[in-house]
Amino acid sequence: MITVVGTAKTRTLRVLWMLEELGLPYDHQPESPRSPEVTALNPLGRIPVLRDGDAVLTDSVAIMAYLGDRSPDAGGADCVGGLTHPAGTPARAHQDALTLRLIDEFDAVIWTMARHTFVLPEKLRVPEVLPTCEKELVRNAAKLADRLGDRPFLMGDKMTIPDIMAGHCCGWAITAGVALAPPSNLAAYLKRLRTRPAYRRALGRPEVS
Ligand SMILES: N[C@@H](CCC(=O)N[C@@H](CS)C(=O)NCC(=O)O)C(=O)O
Repeated sequence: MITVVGTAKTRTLRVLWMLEELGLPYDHQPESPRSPEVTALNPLGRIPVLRDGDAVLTDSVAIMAYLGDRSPDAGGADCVGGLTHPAGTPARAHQDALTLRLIDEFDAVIWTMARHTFVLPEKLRVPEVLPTCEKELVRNAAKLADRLGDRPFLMGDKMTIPDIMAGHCCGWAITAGVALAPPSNLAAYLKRLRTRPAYRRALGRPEVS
């Protein structure tokens, strides 16, 4: 049985959403970062963590790729099987390039903003970086809108892991108060992603009690 460890308010949401898209059964343990339960599994104290039998896996992107490779036929009719093109194909390299681009251009920038807003001790925060980060996100959202064009998903007609990354990161930025100003095609795409039943189910997971 698969167990996802981590509260859905964090990057754990990506893994929950992926599992819901794939339709795989799983348990959810909504732990906070650095809780004793998390640190026992991941010495870094970070979530998400995924347990699959004896395997203990970390990092949302590594976990999503694992799940996709593990269940290549899973997912709905509008998804690539396993939301993941097969390893060793040019399509997979394009998909991975997009995933890494979303980490560079969104995850890392939003994380920098979070660190300089509430994560770092106050004396180490440099609030002057915040407007620059916000400008970068707006510029990167415009570039992502160009990449999307009028296609339903970033890789074309079918959903893949980069769409989960885009939906999660852009939602995270907007929730954090960034005026992302997404061009209309990107705004419509984000709305489509965030109204998917699998996304709503993942978001509705119980929280840390
Ligand atoms: N690249 C990792 C980042 C994991 C991460 O930093 N998770 C945050 C929650 S979203 C966390 O657990 N932070 C606690 C810490 O860094 O001490 C991933 O995508 O899973």
